Amino acid sequence: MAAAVGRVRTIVRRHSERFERSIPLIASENLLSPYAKELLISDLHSRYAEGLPGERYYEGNEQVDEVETLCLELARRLFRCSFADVRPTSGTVANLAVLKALTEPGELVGTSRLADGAHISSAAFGAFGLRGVKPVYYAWDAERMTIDVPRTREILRAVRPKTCLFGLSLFLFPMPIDELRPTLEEIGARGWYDAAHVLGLIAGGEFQDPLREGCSVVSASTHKTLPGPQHGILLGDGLPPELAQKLQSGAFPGVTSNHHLHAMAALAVSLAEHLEFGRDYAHRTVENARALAGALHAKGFDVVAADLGFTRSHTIAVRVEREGGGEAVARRLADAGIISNKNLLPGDKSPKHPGGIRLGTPEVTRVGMGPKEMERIAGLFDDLLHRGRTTAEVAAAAAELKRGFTTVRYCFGAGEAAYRYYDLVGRDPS
Ligand code: DSN
Repeated sequence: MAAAVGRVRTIVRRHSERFERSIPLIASENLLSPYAKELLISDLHSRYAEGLPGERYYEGNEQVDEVETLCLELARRLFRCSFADVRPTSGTVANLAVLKALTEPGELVGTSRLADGAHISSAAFGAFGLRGVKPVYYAWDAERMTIDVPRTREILRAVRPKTCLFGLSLFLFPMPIDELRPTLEEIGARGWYDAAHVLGLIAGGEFQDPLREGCSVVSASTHKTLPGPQHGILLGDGLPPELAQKLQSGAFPGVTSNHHLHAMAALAVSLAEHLEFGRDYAHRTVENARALAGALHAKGFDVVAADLGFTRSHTIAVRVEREGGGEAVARRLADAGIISNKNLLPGDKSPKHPGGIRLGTPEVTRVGMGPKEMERIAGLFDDLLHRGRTTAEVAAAAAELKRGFTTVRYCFGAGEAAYRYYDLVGRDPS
Protein backbone atom coordinates (compact mmCIF):
# COMPACT_ATOMS: atom_id res chain seq x y z
CA MET A 1 0.00 0.00 0.00
CA ALA A 2 3.02 2.31 0.18
CA ALA A 3 2.61 2.76 -3.57
CA ALA A 4 -0.96 3.99 -3.07
CA VAL A 5 0.24 6.54 -0.51
CA GLY A 6 2.87 7.76 -2.94
CA ARG A 7 0.31 7.90 -5.72
CA VAL A 8 -2.09 10.05 -3.66
CA ARG A 9 0.78 12.41 -2.86
CA THR A 10 1.73 12.64 -6.51
CA ILE A 11 -1.83 13.34 -7.63
CA VAL A 12 -2.32 16.07 -5.02
CA ARG A 13 1.02 17.63 -5.96
CA ARG A 14 -0.09 17.64 -9.61
CA HIS A 15 -3.37 19.26 -8.59
CA SER A 16 -1.51 21.98 -6.66
CA GLU A 17 0.85 22.63 -9.57
CA ARG A 18 -2.10 22.84 -11.95
CA PHE A 19 -3.82 25.48 -9.82
CA GLU A 20 -0.57 27.41 -9.48
CA ARG A 21 -0.53 27.79 -13.30
CA SER A 22 -4.27 28.43 -13.66
CA ILE A 23 -6.54 31.45 -13.52
CA PRO A 24 -9.05 30.40 -10.79
CA LEU A 25 -12.44 32.08 -11.31
CA ILE A 26 -14.82 29.91 -9.27
CA ALA A 27 -16.96 32.37 -7.29
CA SER A 28 -17.15 30.08 -4.23
CA GLU A 29 -13.44 29.35 -3.83
CA ASN A 30 -10.55 31.13 -2.16
CA LEU A 31 -7.11 30.60 -0.62
CA LEU A 32 -6.21 30.30 3.05
CA SER A 33 -3.59 32.51 4.64
CA PRO A 34 -0.41 30.75 5.83
CA TYR A 35 -1.32 31.25 9.50
CA ALA A 36 -4.79 29.77 8.99
CA LYS A 37 -3.49 26.90 6.86
CA GLU A 38 -0.94 25.90 9.48
CA LEU A 39 -3.69 25.30 12.06
CA LEU A 40 -5.42 22.76 9.83
CA ILE A 41 -2.62 20.30 10.54
CA SER A 42 -2.36 21.13 14.26
CA ASP A 43 -3.21 18.58 16.98
CA LEU A 44 -6.68 20.09 17.20
CA HIS A 45 -7.50 17.97 14.19
CA SER A 46 -7.27 14.86 16.38
CA ARG A 47 -9.60 16.00 19.20
CA TYR A 48 -13.21 16.01 20.27
CA ALA A 49 -15.01 18.91 21.96
CA GLU A 50 -18.76 18.49 21.85
CA GLY A 51 -20.78 21.26 23.47
CA LEU A 52 -19.84 24.88 24.17
CA PRO A 53 -16.73 26.35 25.84
CA GLY A 54 -16.85 25.47 29.54
CA GLU A 55 -19.63 22.90 29.01
CA ARG A 56 -17.86 20.03 27.25
CA TYR A 57 -18.46 16.30 27.23
CA TYR A 58 -14.72 15.50 26.98
CA GLU A 59 -11.65 16.29 29.07
CA GLY A 60 -8.60 18.05 27.64
CA ASN A 61 -10.55 20.92 26.11
CA GLU A 62 -9.11 23.91 28.03
CA GLN A 63 -7.13 25.28 25.08
CA VAL A 64 -9.95 24.44 22.67
CA ASP A 65 -12.26 26.48 24.91
CA GLU A 66 -9.87 29.43 24.81
CA VAL A 67 -9.61 29.32 21.02
CA GLU A 68 -13.36 28.91 20.51
CA THR A 69 -14.13 31.75 22.94
CA LEU A 70 -11.73 33.97 21.00
CA CYS A 71 -13.20 32.83 17.67
CA LEU A 72 -16.70 33.76 18.88
CA GLU A 73 -15.49 37.18 20.08
CA LEU A 74 -13.83 37.85 16.73
CA ALA A 75 -16.96 36.79 14.81
CA ARG A 76 -19.20 39.06 16.90
CA ARG A 77 -16.79 41.94 16.41
CA LEU A 78 -16.35 41.46 12.65
CA PHE A 79 -20.09 41.17 12.00
CA ARG A 80 -21.13 43.70 14.69
CA CYS A 81 -23.55 41.31 16.32
CA SER A 82 -24.32 39.75 19.68
CA PHE A 83 -24.64 36.07 18.71
CA ALA A 84 -22.28 33.69 16.90
CA ASP A 85 -21.91 29.93 16.72
CA VAL A 86 -18.81 28.58 14.97
CA ARG A 87 -19.59 24.87 15.20
CA PRO A 88 -21.36 24.12 11.90
CA THR A 89 -18.84 22.32 9.73
CA SER A 90 -20.05 23.80 6.43
CA GLY A 91 -22.57 26.21 4.96
CA THR A 92 -25.12 23.48 4.31
CA VAL A 93 -24.72 22.19 7.87
CA ALA A 94 -25.26 25.77 9.11
CA ASN A 95 -28.45 25.92 7.02
CA LEU A 96 -29.65 22.65 8.48
CA ALA A 97 -29.04 23.99 12.01
CA VAL A 98 -31.19 27.05 11.18
CA LEU A 99 -33.92 24.89 9.66
CA LYS A 100 -33.95 22.80 12.82
CA ALA A 101 -34.14 25.92 15.01
CA LEU A 102 -36.69 27.96 13.05
CA THR A 103 -38.98 25.48 11.33
CA GLU A 104 -41.08 22.37 11.84
CA PRO A 105 -41.49 19.63 9.23
CA GLY A 106 -44.36 20.38 6.89
CA GLU A 107 -43.97 24.18 7.13
CA LEU A 108 -43.63 26.50 4.16
CA VAL A 109 -40.41 28.53 3.84
CA GLY A 110 -39.90 31.42 1.43
CA THR A 111 -36.89 31.19 -0.89
CA SER A 112 -35.67 31.70 -4.46
CA ARG A 113 -35.69 29.05 -7.16
CA LEU A 114 -32.53 27.16 -8.07
CA ALA A 115 -32.93 28.43 -11.64
CA ASP A 116 -32.88 31.99 -10.26
CA GLY A 117 -29.60 31.33 -8.46
CA ALA A 118 -30.59 29.80 -5.11
CA HIS A 119 -28.34 27.30 -3.32
CA ILE A 120 -29.24 23.60 -3.32
CA SER A 121 -30.09 23.90 0.40
CA SER A 122 -33.46 25.28 -0.78
CA ALA A 123 -34.23 22.20 -2.87
CA ALA A 124 -36.44 19.24 -2.03
CA PHE A 125 -33.37 17.06 -2.65
CA GLY A 126 -31.26 19.30 -0.33
CA ALA A 127 -31.54 20.66 3.22
CA PHE A 128 -35.19 21.77 2.81
CA GLY A 129 -36.16 18.22 1.87
CA LEU A 130 -34.18 16.76 4.80
CA ARG A 131 -36.08 18.97 7.25
CA GLY A 132 -39.34 18.25 5.43
CA VAL A 133 -40.15 21.92 4.74
CA LYS A 134 -41.62 23.08 1.45
CA PRO A 135 -40.36 26.03 -0.56
CA VAL A 136 -42.57 28.99 -1.39
CA TYR A 137 -40.82 30.63 -4.32
CA TYR A 138 -40.35 34.37 -4.63
CA ALA A 139 -41.13 35.95 -7.98
CA TRP A 140 -38.00 36.83 -9.92
CA ASP A 141 -37.12 39.84 -12.02
CA ALA A 142 -34.73 38.37 -14.59
CA GLU A 143 -33.88 41.80 -16.02
CA ARG A 144 -32.68 43.10 -12.67
CA MET A 145 -31.42 39.70 -11.47
CA THR A 146 -33.17 40.07 -8.15
CA ILE A 147 -36.49 39.39 -6.41
CA ASP A 148 -39.56 41.01 -7.98
CA VAL A 149 -40.85 42.86 -4.92
CA PRO A 150 -44.49 43.63 -5.82
CA ARG A 151 -45.26 40.10 -7.03
CA THR A 152 -43.39 38.56 -4.08
CA ARG A 153 -45.39 40.67 -1.63
CA GLU A 154 -48.56 39.15 -3.08
CA ILE A 155 -47.18 35.62 -2.81
CA LEU A 156 -46.08 36.13 0.80
CA ARG A 157 -49.43 37.65 1.80
CA ALA A 158 -51.27 34.73 0.22
CA VAL A 159 -49.11 31.93 1.65
CA ARG A 160 -47.80 33.50 4.89
CA PRO A 161 -44.63 31.45 5.52
CA LYS A 162 -43.17 31.88 9.02
CA THR A 163 -39.59 31.93 7.73
CA CYS A 164 -38.17 33.63 4.64
CA LEU A 165 -34.71 32.76 3.36
CA PHE A 166 -32.68 35.25 1.33
CA GLY A 167 -29.34 34.67 -0.36
CA LEU A 168 -28.07 33.07 -3.56
CA SER A 169 -25.24 31.15 -5.16
CA LEU A 170 -25.41 33.34 -8.25
CA PHE A 171 -25.42 36.50 -6.21
CA LEU A 172 -24.96 39.61 -8.35
CA PHE A 173 -27.05 42.22 -6.51
CA PRO A 174 -28.24 42.77 -2.93
CA MET A 175 -31.64 41.30 -2.14
CA PRO A 176 -34.52 43.73 -1.47
CA ILE A 177 -34.91 42.77 2.18
CA ASP A 178 -35.51 46.34 3.28
CA GLU A 179 -38.36 46.64 0.78
CA LEU A 180 -39.90 43.33 1.83
CA ARG A 181 -39.44 43.98 5.54
CA PRO A 182 -42.90 45.57 6.09
CA THR A 183 -44.52 42.53 4.44
CA LEU A 184 -42.50 40.14 6.61
CA GLU A 185 -43.60 42.10 9.68
CA GLU A 186 -47.22 42.12 8.48
CA ILE A 187 -47.34 38.33 8.10
CA GLY A 188 -45.11 37.67 11.15
CA ALA A 189 -42.30 36.00 9.18
CA ARG A 190 -38.69 35.84 10.32
CA GLY A 191 -35.95 36.83 7.85
CA TRP A 192 -33.02 34.43 7.45
CA TYR A 193 -30.06 35.23 5.20
CA ASP A 194 -27.63 32.71 3.70
CA ALA A 195 -24.53 34.89 3.34
CA ALA A 196 -22.15 32.16 2.16
CA HIS A 197 -21.12 33.94 -1.03
CA VAL A 198 -20.98 37.47 0.28
CA LEU A 199 -19.85 37.01 3.89
CA GLY A 200 -16.47 38.71 3.37
CA LEU A 201 -18.09 41.52 1.38
CA ILE A 202 -20.61 42.18 4.16
CA ALA A 203 -17.82 42.27 6.74
CA GLY A 204 -15.80 44.54 4.46
CA GLY A 205 -18.69 47.01 4.09
CA GLU A 206 -19.15 46.28 0.36
CA PHE A 207 -22.53 44.55 0.40
CA GLN A 208 -25.88 44.81 2.17
CA ASP A 209 -25.75 43.98 5.87
CA PRO A 210 -28.68 41.61 6.48
CA LEU A 211 -28.58 41.98 10.26
CA ARG A 212 -29.09 45.73 9.83
CA GLU A 213 -31.84 45.25 7.23
CA GLY A 214 -34.18 43.12 9.29
CA CYS A 215 -32.95 39.51 9.06
CA SER A 216 -32.56 38.00 12.50
CA VAL A 217 -30.41 35.00 11.56
CA VAL A 218 -27.46 34.68 9.17
CA SER A 219 -25.90 31.37 8.14
CA ALA A 220 -22.84 30.99 5.94
CA SER A 221 -19.87 28.98 4.86
CA THR A 222 -16.57 30.67 5.63
CA HIS A 223 -14.38 30.10 2.57
CA LYS A 224 -15.69 32.23 -0.28
CA THR A 225 -15.37 36.02 -0.09
CA LEU A 226 -14.39 35.49 3.53
CA PRO A 227 -11.09 33.74 2.78
CA GLY A 228 -11.25 31.27 5.65
CA PRO A 229 -11.23 27.48 6.02
CA GLN A 230 -14.01 25.21 4.72
CA HIS A 231 -16.38 25.62 7.65
CA GLY A 232 -19.71 27.18 8.67
CA ILE A 233 -21.01 29.91 10.95
CA LEU A 234 -24.26 31.21 12.46
CA LEU A 235 -24.78 34.87 13.37
CA GLY A 236 -27.58 36.88 14.94
CA ASP A 237 -28.14 40.19 16.69
CA GLY A 238 -30.38 40.89 19.64
CA LEU A 239 -31.96 37.44 19.43
CA PRO A 240 -34.40 36.40 22.14
CA PRO A 241 -32.49 33.99 24.44
CA GLU A 242 -34.75 31.05 23.53
CA LEU A 243 -34.00 31.53 19.81
CA ALA A 244 -30.25 31.78 20.47
CA GLN A 245 -30.51 28.57 22.45
CA LYS A 246 -32.47 26.86 19.65
CA LEU A 247 -29.78 27.83 17.13
CA GLN A 248 -27.08 26.49 19.43
CA SER A 249 -28.86 23.20 19.91
CA GLY A 250 -29.55 23.13 16.16
CA ALA A 251 -25.76 23.21 15.67
CA PHE A 252 -25.12 20.65 18.43
CA PRO A 253 -26.52 18.10 18.93
CA GLY A 254 -28.84 18.87 16.00
CA VAL A 255 -26.54 18.59 13.01
CA THR A 256 -23.03 18.01 14.39
CA SER A 257 -21.51 15.76 16.98
CA ASN A 258 -17.92 17.00 17.19
CA HIS A 259 -17.19 20.19 15.36
CA HIS A 260 -13.94 20.49 13.41
CA LEU A 261 -11.62 22.13 15.90
CA HIS A 262 -8.69 22.62 13.55
CA ALA A 263 -10.97 24.44 11.07
CA MET A 264 -12.51 26.47 13.90
CA ALA A 265 -9.02 27.64 14.95
CA ALA A 266 -8.17 28.47 11.33
CA LEU A 267 -11.44 30.42 11.17
CA ALA A 268 -10.40 32.46 14.22
CA VAL A 269 -7.22 33.48 12.36
CA SER A 270 -9.18 34.28 9.18
CA LEU A 271 -11.67 36.45 11.12
CA ALA A 272 -8.81 38.36 12.78
CA GLU A 273 -7.14 38.85 9.39
CA HIS A 274 -10.39 40.06 7.87
CA LEU A 275 -10.75 42.60 10.68
CA GLU A 276 -7.32 43.90 9.65
CA PHE A 277 -7.39 43.55 5.83
CA GLY A 278 -11.02 42.81 4.93
CA ARG A 279 -12.16 46.29 3.87
CA ASP A 280 -9.43 46.67 1.29
CA TYR A 281 -9.81 43.06 0.10
CA ALA A 282 -13.60 43.27 -0.24
CA HIS A 283 -13.36 46.56 -2.13
CA ARG A 284 -10.82 45.20 -4.60
CA THR A 285 -12.74 41.96 -5.09
CA VAL A 286 -15.85 43.86 -6.23
CA GLU A 287 -13.76 46.29 -8.28
CA ASN A 288 -12.17 43.34 -10.08
CA ALA A 289 -15.54 41.69 -10.76
CA ARG A 290 -16.81 44.85 -12.40
CA ALA A 291 -13.56 45.30 -14.34
CA LEU A 292 -13.68 41.72 -15.62
CA ALA A 293 -17.33 42.09 -16.61
CA GLY A 294 -16.66 45.38 -18.39
CA ALA A 295 -13.67 43.99 -20.28
CA LEU A 296 -15.59 40.88 -21.39
CA HIS A 297 -18.53 43.02 -22.46
CA ALA A 298 -16.19 45.23 -24.49
CA LYS A 299 -14.96 42.10 -26.27
CA GLY A 300 -18.47 41.14 -27.33
CA PHE A 301 -19.42 38.71 -24.58
CA ASP A 302 -23.03 38.74 -23.39
CA VAL A 303 -22.42 39.62 -19.75
CA VAL A 304 -25.62 39.50 -17.70
CA ALA A 305 -27.03 42.76 -16.29
CA ALA A 306 -24.91 45.02 -18.48
CA ASP A 307 -27.44 47.87 -18.04
CA LEU A 308 -27.10 47.64 -14.26
CA GLY A 309 -23.31 47.74 -14.12
CA PHE A 310 -23.02 43.89 -14.27
CA THR A 311 -22.67 43.22 -10.54
CA ARG A 312 -22.27 44.66 -7.07
CA SER A 313 -20.59 41.53 -5.71
CA HIS A 314 -17.64 39.25 -6.48
CA THR A 315 -19.62 37.35 -9.15
CA ILE A 316 -20.54 37.91 -12.77
CA ALA A 317 -22.56 35.76 -15.15
CA VAL A 318 -21.98 35.44 -18.89
CA ARG A 319 -24.42 33.96 -21.42
CA VAL A 320 -22.36 31.82 -23.73
CA GLU A 321 -24.91 30.16 -26.05
CA ARG A 322 -23.17 31.85 -28.99
CA GLU A 323 -19.85 30.40 -27.89
CA GLY A 324 -21.23 26.84 -27.53
CA GLY A 325 -23.17 26.81 -24.23
CA GLY A 326 -22.15 26.72 -20.57
CA GLU A 327 -20.91 23.16 -20.44
CA ALA A 328 -18.72 23.28 -23.54
CA VAL A 329 -17.33 26.72 -22.75
CA ALA A 330 -16.46 25.90 -19.12
CA ARG A 331 -14.64 22.78 -20.33
CA ARG A 332 -12.74 24.61 -23.06
CA LEU A 333 -11.71 27.29 -20.60
CA ALA A 334 -10.53 24.70 -18.07
CA ASP A 335 -8.45 22.97 -20.74
CA ALA A 336 -6.85 26.35 -21.36
CA GLY A 337 -6.10 26.90 -17.66
CA ILE A 338 -9.07 29.12 -16.79
CA ILE A 339 -11.24 27.50 -14.11
CA SER A 340 -14.94 28.47 -13.97
CA ASN A 341 -18.27 26.66 -13.81
CA LYS A 342 -21.24 26.25 -16.10
CA ASN A 343 -24.33 27.89 -14.63
CA LEU A 344 -28.05 27.90 -15.24
CA LEU A 345 -29.30 31.39 -16.04
CA PRO A 346 -32.88 32.66 -15.89
CA GLY A 347 -34.65 31.76 -19.12
CA ASP A 348 -32.58 28.64 -19.82
CA LYS A 349 -34.75 26.09 -21.59
CA SER A 350 -33.35 22.98 -19.89
CA PRO A 351 -31.63 22.54 -16.50
CA LYS A 352 -29.36 20.01 -18.24
CA HIS A 353 -28.03 22.62 -20.67
CA PRO A 354 -26.95 25.73 -18.75
CA GLY A 355 -26.64 28.69 -21.08
CA GLY A 356 -24.06 30.48 -19.01
CA ILE A 357 -20.91 30.44 -16.96
CA ARG A 358 -20.36 31.97 -13.53
CA LEU A 359 -17.11 33.82 -12.83
CA GLY A 360 -15.85 35.13 -9.50
CA THR A 361 -12.91 37.24 -8.40
CA PRO A 362 -12.24 36.20 -4.76
CA GLU A 363 -9.13 34.15 -5.56
CA VAL A 364 -7.55 36.25 -8.31
CA THR A 365 -7.90 39.25 -5.99
CA ARG A 366 -6.42 37.30 -3.10
CA VAL A 367 -3.22 36.69 -5.09
CA GLY A 368 -2.90 40.39 -5.91
CA MET A 369 -4.46 40.80 -9.35
CA GLY A 370 -6.17 44.09 -10.21
CA PRO A 371 -8.18 45.66 -13.06
CA LYS A 372 -5.19 45.46 -15.48
CA GLU A 373 -5.04 41.70 -15.03
CA MET A 374 -8.84 41.47 -15.45
CA GLU A 375 -8.35 43.06 -18.90
CA ARG A 376 -5.75 40.43 -19.72
CA ILE A 377 -8.02 37.62 -18.55
CA ALA A 378 -10.83 38.96 -20.76
CA GLY A 379 -8.31 38.94 -23.61
CA LEU A 380 -7.65 35.23 -22.99
CA PHE A 381 -11.41 34.53 -23.17
CA ASP A 382 -11.57 36.45 -26.44
CA ASP A 383 -8.53 34.68 -27.89
CA LEU A 384 -9.92 31.24 -27.07
CA LEU A 385 -13.62 31.69 -27.74
CA HIS A 386 -13.75 34.35 -30.47
CA ARG A 387 -10.38 34.51 -32.19
CA GLY A 388 -9.48 30.88 -32.71
CA ARG A 389 -6.24 30.80 -30.70
CA THR A 390 -5.48 27.19 -29.73
CA THR A 391 -6.05 25.76 -26.27
CA ALA A 392 -2.29 25.26 -25.85
CA GLU A 393 -1.52 28.87 -26.81
CA VAL A 394 -4.10 30.26 -24.37
CA ALA A 395 -2.98 27.87 -21.60
CA ALA A 396 0.60 29.10 -22.05
CA ALA A 397 -0.55 32.73 -21.91
CA ALA A 398 -2.68 32.01 -18.80
CA ALA A 399 0.30 30.38 -17.06
CA GLU A 400 2.51 33.33 -18.02
CA LEU A 401 -0.02 35.78 -16.55
CA LYS A 402 -0.34 33.72 -13.38
CA ARG A 403 3.44 33.50 -12.86
CA GLY A 404 3.48 36.83 -11.03
CA PHE A 405 0.51 35.96 -8.81
CA THR A 406 1.12 32.82 -6.79
CA THR A 407 1.29 34.18 -3.25
CA VAL A 408 -1.50 35.21 -0.89
CA ARG A 409 -2.23 38.84 0.03
CA TYR A 410 -4.54 40.60 2.52
CA CYS A 411 -3.32 38.53 5.48
CA PHE A 412 -0.49 38.31 7.96
CA GLY A 413 2.46 36.50 6.38
CA ALA A 414 1.40 37.79 2.96
CA GLY A 415 3.72 36.84 0.14
CA GLU A 416 3.95 33.16 1.17
CA ALA A 417 3.44 30.51 -1.50
CA ALA A 418 -0.29 30.02 -2.00
CA TYR A 419 -0.69 26.80 -3.94
CA ARG A 420 2.26 24.63 -2.94
CA TYR A 421 1.70 21.12 -1.70
CA TYR A 422 2.74 21.03 1.95
CA ASP A 423 5.39 18.33 1.94
CA LEU A 424 5.64 17.45 5.64
CA VAL A 425 7.50 14.15 5.44
CA GLY A 426 9.55 14.61 2.28
CA ARG A 427 9.96 11.26 0.55
CA ASP A 428 7.18 8.87 -0.42
CA PRO A 429 7.04 5.68 1.73
CA SER A 430 8.62 2.53 0.31
N1 DSN B 1 -21.81 25.05 -4.40
C1 DSN B 1 -21.29 26.31 -3.89
C2 DSN B 1 -21.17 27.32 -4.99
O1 DSN B 1 -20.34 27.08 -5.83
O2 DSN B 1 -21.87 28.32 -5.02
C3 DSN B 1 -22.05 26.80 -2.75
O3 DSN B 1 -22.09 25.84 -1.74
